[in-house]
Amino acid sequence: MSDSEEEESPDRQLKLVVLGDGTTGKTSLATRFAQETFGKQYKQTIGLDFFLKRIVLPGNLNVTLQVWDVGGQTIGGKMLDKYIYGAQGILLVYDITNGQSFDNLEDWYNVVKKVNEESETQPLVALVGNKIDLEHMRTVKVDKHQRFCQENNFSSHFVSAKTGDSVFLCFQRIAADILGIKLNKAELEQSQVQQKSLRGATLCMQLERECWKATA
Ligand SMILES: Nc1nc2c(ncn2[C@@H]2O[C@H](COP(=O)(O)OP(=O)(O)OP(=O)(O)O)[C@@H](O)[C@H]2O)c(=O)[nH]1
Ligand SMILES: [Mg+2]
Repeated sequence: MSDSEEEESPDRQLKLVVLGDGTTGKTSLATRFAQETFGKQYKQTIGLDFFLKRIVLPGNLNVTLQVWDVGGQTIGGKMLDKYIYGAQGILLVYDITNGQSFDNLEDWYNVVKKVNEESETQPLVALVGNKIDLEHMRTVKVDKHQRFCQENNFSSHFVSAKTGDSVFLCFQRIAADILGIKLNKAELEQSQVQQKSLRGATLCMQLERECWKATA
C-alpha cells in the first residue's frame, strides 16, 4: 500500500432525510447543496429522490452525505417509515411565508418519533425555515421557530435555496453535530466565503443569461 493510500481514511457516510410539506423547497435545498443549482419551476417529487455530496470537515474528515429528498405527498403513506428508518439526521423544512407548512411539521415529527420509538440512538433533528429571500412575505414569526426548537431540542436554521444563503452552512453544521465535531469561527466563516463565491457565480450566470437574451 502506498503512503497516500495509508493516509486516506474511509469516508464516513451519513443518511440525512429531508421532510416537510410539498412546495416548501426540499428538492431545491438538496439540489442547491449537492449540485449548486436552482430551478424556479416546481416539479413535484413523487416518492423519493437521492442526492450524494462529499464534504470535508475539520481534521480532514471526509464525509459523504446521502440526502434522501422525500416528496411532501408521502405523509400518511406506507413508505414514509421506511425512508426515515436509520437516518442520522432529519431536516424538518417549512416555508417562512407559509404558516400551514410550519404547523404541519408537528405531523412530520410525530412520524419521526414513531419510527425511532424503539431505537437506542435518536437522529439529530434540524428545523429549517426556507425561502428567507422572501423575508418581506414572512408569516411564521422567528419566535415561534425558536420556541419549537427549544421545546424539542432541534438545531435551528434559516436558509434560501434560491440565493444559496446559508445552505452549505446548514448541511455542514448538521453533519458536524452528528459526528460531535465543533466548528470554530474560522471554519464557519470559511463556509460563508464559499457561499459568497457561489452567489457570485450565480450572479455571473444571471448576467450572462441577461446579456444573451439582450443580444438574441
Ligand atoms: N423564492 C424562493 N423560492 C423557492 C425557494 N426554494 C424553493 N423555491 C420554489 O418553491 C417551489 C417548490 O420547490 P421544491 O423544491 O420543488 O419543493 P418540494 O418541497 O421539494 O416539494 P415536493 O416535492 O412537492 O415535496 C419551486 O417553484 C421552487 O423554485 C427559496 O428559497 N426561495
Ligand atoms: Mg421535492
